[in-house]
Amino acid sequence: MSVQLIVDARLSDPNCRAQARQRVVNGLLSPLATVPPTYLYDALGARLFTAITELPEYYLTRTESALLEQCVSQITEMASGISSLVDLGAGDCKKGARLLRRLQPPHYLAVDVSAECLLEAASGLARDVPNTAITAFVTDFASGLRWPDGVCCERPLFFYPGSSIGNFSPEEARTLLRSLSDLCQQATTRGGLLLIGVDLVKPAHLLQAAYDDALGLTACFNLNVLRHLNTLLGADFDVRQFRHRAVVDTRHSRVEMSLVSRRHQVVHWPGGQRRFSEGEAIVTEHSHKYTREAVDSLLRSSGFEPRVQWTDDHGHYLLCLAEALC
Ligand code: AVJ
Repeated sequence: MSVQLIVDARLSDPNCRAQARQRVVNGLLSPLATVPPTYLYDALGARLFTAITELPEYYLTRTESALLEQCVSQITEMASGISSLVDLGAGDCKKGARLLRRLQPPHYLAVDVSAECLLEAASGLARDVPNTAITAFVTDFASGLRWPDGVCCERPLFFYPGSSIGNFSPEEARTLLRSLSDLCQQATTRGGLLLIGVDLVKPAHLLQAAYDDALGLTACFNLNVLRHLNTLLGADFDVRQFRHRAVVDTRHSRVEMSLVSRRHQVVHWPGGQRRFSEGEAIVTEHSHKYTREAVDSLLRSSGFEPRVQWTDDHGHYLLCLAEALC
C-alpha cells in the first residue's frame, strides 16, 4: 500500500509563517529572552540529538527502549482492538515501527512537525506491514492535535514517547493531552489509548550529567539553535560568543537549558535587534521531570485513566498506558 502524505495547510500559509516568525522575535525581545525548543531541531539539530541519545550520560532513550521491549507483548494484548497507531513526533519512525510490527493495526498515522524524514521513513515501513494503511501527517500539534481532513481514527492508540511531554509546562502538557482525550470522545467506538514515556524525578547530579555531558554534544545541540535562528530570521548571532548552560531547578522539577552571553553584544536581524549583557541568558528548553504520582494526576486531569505503569529498576523512567475516559 502506498503512503498518503498530508501537510497541514497552516504550515505553508504565509500568514501563519509570518506569525511564527513574529513569535520567535517576541521571545528574543522579552526581558528574559527565550526561543521555543522546537527550533533546536533543524536538520543538524536532529542529528545532534540522535548523537546525544547514544551518550552514556543520556539514560532516557536507552531506558525507554529497554522498557518498551519488556512490555511490548502486554501492550499488544491490551491494545488488540485499536484501529490506528498515532505516532506523535514520529521523526524517523524507528520507535513507532517496533510497536507497529507487533500491533499490525489497520492504520498508522505518523505525525511530525518536520517533513524532513517523515515521508521517507513512513514509506520504508509500508513493506513491513502490508495490511496497514499509512498516513504521514505534517503538522504542529504542540497546542493540540486535530485529525487531518478526511481522516478520523476510530479507536486510536496515541504513542508519545521520548519524554517529549517534558518540554511543556504542566499546564501546556494538560492542554495537549486533553486534546488527545477529546479526539477519543469524538470517535463512535469508544476506548482510545495513550502510551506515554515520561522522565522521572531523580538526583540532581544525574540530570546535570545528562544535560551537560562530558563530550559537549548537548552544548553543540543547544548552540546550534543560534545557527538555525541566523538562517530563519537572517540574524547575526555569533555562536562563539555564547556558552551552554544546564541548571537543575528542583523547585520547578525541571532542567533549564540556556545560552549565556560571554560578553556584552548586540544581535541584529532585519527589522530588529537585541542587546545582551555579559552573563545574560537565552532560555532554549525546559525539560520537566515528574514523579509517578504527578504523571497519574496529569493524566487524570487530562481525561485519561492510567492502566499500567512500567519503570526500570533504578526508577529513572516511566512508561504508562492509559485509557481515555468516556
Ligand atoms: C527530546 C525533549 C525529551 O528534554 O531530554 C536532550 C531533548 N535536551 N538534551 C530532553 C534534550 C537536551 C530531550 N527531549
